Amino acid sequence: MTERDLSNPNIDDHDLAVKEAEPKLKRPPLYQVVLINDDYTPMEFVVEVLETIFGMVRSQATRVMLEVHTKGKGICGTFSFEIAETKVAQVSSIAEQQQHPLLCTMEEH
Ligand code: TYC
Repeated sequence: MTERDLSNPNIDDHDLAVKEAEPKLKRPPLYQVVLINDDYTPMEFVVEVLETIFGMVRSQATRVMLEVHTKGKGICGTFSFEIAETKVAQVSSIAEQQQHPLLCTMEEH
């Protein structure tokens, strides 16, 4: 007998307790995509970015843009690593194309 029958009270285990291994699954980390304020990017462009890349309606997009404008930075959304990385790349690419200095980063949350 190689495996012991833990349910059988007639088998003497010499008082050894056997504990099941804990499941080793961890939740994947989440990342906040953050917009940084600057003095040159037009407010309208930032609102359009929030609508097109982050799926916000105009009222939401305007609120987030004004939060960035007044507080220096603001959260566009929380995503898995790959999605956050893609959003940052999309914002940076469109800002560069239109020659705006808009900065977008990601932070582990
Ligand atoms: N501060 C900019 C302006 O007054 C607007 C702006 C908002 C720029 C948010 C960047 O992430 C930003 N035109």
